[in-house]
Amino acid sequence: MKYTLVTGGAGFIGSHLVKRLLEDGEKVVILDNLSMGKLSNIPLENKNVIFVNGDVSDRKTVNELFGKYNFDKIFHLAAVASVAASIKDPEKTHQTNFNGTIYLLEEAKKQKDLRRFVFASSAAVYGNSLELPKKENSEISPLTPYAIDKYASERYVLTYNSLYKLPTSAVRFFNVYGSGQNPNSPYSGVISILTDRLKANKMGNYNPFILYGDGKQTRDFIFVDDVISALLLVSESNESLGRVFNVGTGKQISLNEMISIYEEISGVNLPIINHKFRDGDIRESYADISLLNNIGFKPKYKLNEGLLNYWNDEI
Ligand code: NAD
Ligand code: UD2
Repeated sequence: MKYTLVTGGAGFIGSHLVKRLLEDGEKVVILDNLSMGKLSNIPLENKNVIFVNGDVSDRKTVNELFGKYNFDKIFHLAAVASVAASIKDPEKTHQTNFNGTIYLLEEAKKQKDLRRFVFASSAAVYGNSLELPKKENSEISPLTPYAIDKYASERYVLTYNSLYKLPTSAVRFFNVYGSGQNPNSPYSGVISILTDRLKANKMGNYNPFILYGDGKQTRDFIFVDDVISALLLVSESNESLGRVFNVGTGKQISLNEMISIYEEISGVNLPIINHKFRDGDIRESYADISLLNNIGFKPKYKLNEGLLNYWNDEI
């Protein structure tokens, strides 16, 4: 029997992917150590889901997994996804974010009939490089252990294609938002924090949002459903073999504009406290998505539509 492996499948993006794969009738194996993910994110009652509580940086766990199941596709999303956590503990981050990738690649290499291995990288690899929009061949300037491991893993993943003919691809996510994203750290995605604050204020609890800087900084926010479509497209396309793709909308919006759209959707006038810019905060960021467009991707959700979906899921 053939399975699709989703590492990190109990997390924010991974759990959305699992749900879409199940809707498509696939049998899914999830490998997640629940360090950030939650069992409640997974439809465990579905007979096509197998959940393995295990660590991708444990060689034995990965060996046993491949000994037990035969994979058609692998989506490797498990990672210490917080840049702040990677700065605090580079060694632990490296074990998961880098070693975990190599272990999976080595096992995947032994499996002759794998159709695709897709790796989740990040726009963090561009660091403070100034070119806008960011193209896949723009300057790479990883500034944190997180970004260094993402870039190194990405290169390994693609090099396994050129050296060993393993069918691999990689994607660089920009700012992903949607239901299930944990708002509980100051380094959580800004839209998950905003959702949390808007909900509190909607219920009459004063809970201000801290805005770092003047709010004129821009980002390319992409709704999680579009991210899943991009992942599936990359995993199916022949043209994506051995290549890396930006995953964004190709549009930038300032924080101020995004906040006012979200205030309108939620009907809440958000109390805002202004702080100075965060150290290292990037001023402007958005993706050039021509490569992804060329294999057939078009984002479905405008920001106001994605925010409306997110808001309706949350309240
Ligand atoms: P998340 O933290 O919700 O999901 C990551 C999952 O990996 C969690 O369920 C966690 O428990 C699991 N995990 C962590 N270490 C593990 C280990 N050693 N073994 C097994 N499982 C482990 O984060 P997310 O936002 O869903 O991110 C998914 C992927 O996308 C990550 O690789 C992240 O780096 C990447 N990414 C996310 C964004 C974003 O905007 N959310 C942007 C760029 C890249
Ligand atoms: C994203 C990634 C980060 C790294 C980086 C690389 C997320 C969650 N973070 O950081 O992992 O890849 O890109 O470029 O995807 N902000 C506030 N108030 C808050 C929280 C945030 O004003 O409470 C601001 C923040 O200062 C920034 C913007 O909102 O200007 C977006 O912040 P973010 O943490 O969502 O994402 P970003 O792009 O800084």
